[in-house]
Amino acid sequence: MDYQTSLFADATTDSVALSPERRLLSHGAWVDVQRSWLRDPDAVFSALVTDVPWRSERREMYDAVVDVPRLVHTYLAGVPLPHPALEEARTALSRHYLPELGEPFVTAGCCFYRDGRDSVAWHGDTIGRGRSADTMVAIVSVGDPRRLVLRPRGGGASIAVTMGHGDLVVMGGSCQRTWEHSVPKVAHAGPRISVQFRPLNVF
Ligand SMILES: O=C(O)CCC(=O)C(=O)O
Repeated sequence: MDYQTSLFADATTDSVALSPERRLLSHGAWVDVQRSWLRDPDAVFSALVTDVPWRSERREMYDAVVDVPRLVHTYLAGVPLPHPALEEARTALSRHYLPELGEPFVTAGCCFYRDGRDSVAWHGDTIGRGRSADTMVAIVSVGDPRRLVLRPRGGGASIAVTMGHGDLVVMGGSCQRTWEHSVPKVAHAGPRISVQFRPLNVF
């Protein structure tokens, strides 16, 4: 499929200079970070708060069914995103990482952390191809800063990356298989929203 041509044909702006710094982890995993990368983070935050059809999820825990501590929504492939800066970001990410990733970012998972009690527990995105193949998950963050903590599966020192307003963090290589990540609860935090861009069939 010739997605090189079609993928970027509708890019309206190319104002987002992408030059992230890479930190190599063990087992072929890595994390890229670029601070203050997203255009218009205040407007993106407002659009996400008001226009995303947020829902709370429930899950079984021991013998109870509890609320997952964050609001979520996923934009599947081909569904327009709620702010043009997010479309631009996805296009720029797809272009930048195409030689390494071999495919574009297509879906956009959104998480709304209303305050410090909202969180994501330790996990890797191993549903789909992330279970057996290297892939990437690119996160843009808006709102209050929160820490993304990563630890190697099977033990070892963890690292933390603070994700601030407009920052980009990309987990790549074997990161979803060989490392786990979490966003821990904190005593005090205002609202934060993360948008996670993923290739097809990575969850
Ligand atoms: O909030 C974040 O930035 C991370 C979200 C996350 O780990 C996930 O959805 O898999």
